[in-house]
Amino acid sequence: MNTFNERLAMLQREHEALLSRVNHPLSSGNGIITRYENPVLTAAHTPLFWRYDLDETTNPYLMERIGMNAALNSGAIKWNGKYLLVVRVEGADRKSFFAVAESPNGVDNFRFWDYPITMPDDVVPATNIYDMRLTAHEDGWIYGIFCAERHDPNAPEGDLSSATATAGIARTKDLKTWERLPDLKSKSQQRNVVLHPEFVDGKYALYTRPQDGFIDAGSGGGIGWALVDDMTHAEVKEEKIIDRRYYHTIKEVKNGEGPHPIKTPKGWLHLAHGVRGCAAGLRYVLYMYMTALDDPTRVIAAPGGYFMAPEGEERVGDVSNVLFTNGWIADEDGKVFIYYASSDTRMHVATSTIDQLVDYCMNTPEDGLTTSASVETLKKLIDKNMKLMNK
Ligand code: M1P
Repeated sequence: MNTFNERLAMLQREHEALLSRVNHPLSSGNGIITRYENPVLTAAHTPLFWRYDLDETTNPYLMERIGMNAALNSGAIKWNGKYLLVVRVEGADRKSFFAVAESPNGVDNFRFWDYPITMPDDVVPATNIYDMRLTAHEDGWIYGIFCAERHDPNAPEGDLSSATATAGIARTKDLKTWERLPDLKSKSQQRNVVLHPEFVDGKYALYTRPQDGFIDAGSGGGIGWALVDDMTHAEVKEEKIIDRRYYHTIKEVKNGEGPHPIKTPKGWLHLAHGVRGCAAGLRYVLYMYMTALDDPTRVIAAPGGYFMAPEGEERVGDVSNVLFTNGWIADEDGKVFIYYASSDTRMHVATSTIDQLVDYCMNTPEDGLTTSASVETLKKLIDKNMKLMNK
């Protein structure tokens, strides 16, 4: 049996090796994005001093005292030259909390700040909070909007599973100290709410995801849009659906805005998730669309199908067959870091450029919504290439 000190040295060595591992880009791919060899964050990346009592007198066997289960759905922001993720860390107790992890290059060497975020709970307290979207708004604040989950007060007695989803709102200037604002007021339940980075008609603009229940989007229709006078008392008064769901598409069952859109000279570039049902359960994939610069609610490009779907080990985890994103960073040189979680378990990065993503949106055929339409689209490309190949 190792002594306490031997075991501690081994844990520290293994942890440091994991954190400092170089993450190589994978050479194979579709020309749109580059995936990387390793996840950027897992539960095992959380500091040892979060999980172990390092005092030999109170923990002589050096056993884990607080288990971490997953590191997933992370908001992202470039901050003082560093790539920061506000990670949804899920403990072994099923509670999610937010913690900042920082990398010098955006693809590896992510290290958690010493303490998780203390999110004030001076509103109606929530049982669980998760999936923060970060927006450095032109008003000077950095806003974090996240799902605040509570046990449904109207659940029948004995039903310990029914819950409600509301958009929690907080803001900060340093990502350390957060001011909690009242939750978004809305007629329906809401998850995947995102703040647009600019004022629109002098108001704050929110991407919403109205839903009939905690899980079911139901009659919600798709990704919505609402203008709000004041983020300190945010209320959805009118909501219009800007990105609808359709039968037999990758977003038939549900969709939700990812991080806030990136402004490009050709329009707002959006990243979102779409959900369909199948015999294996729900399948979550990522898709993109673009809206007009002068009207962020007008869709100008809607590439058909998914942009990214789970591959290899991404397919398996606590909730298998899921890719989910709520963070990306666009560098000044046009490089884009897409942070996505696989199967509600771990975080990955994929890289691309604004030019490539705009090209993808503008030149990928739309979904014609039927087999015949898909075959005609495919034949057009084959015809074009046949001419090029002189066949
Ligand atoms: O389990 C997959 C995802 O399910 C929810 O997303 P949505 O509201 O679109 O169904 C969220 O709970 C998300 O955190 C989770 O990754």
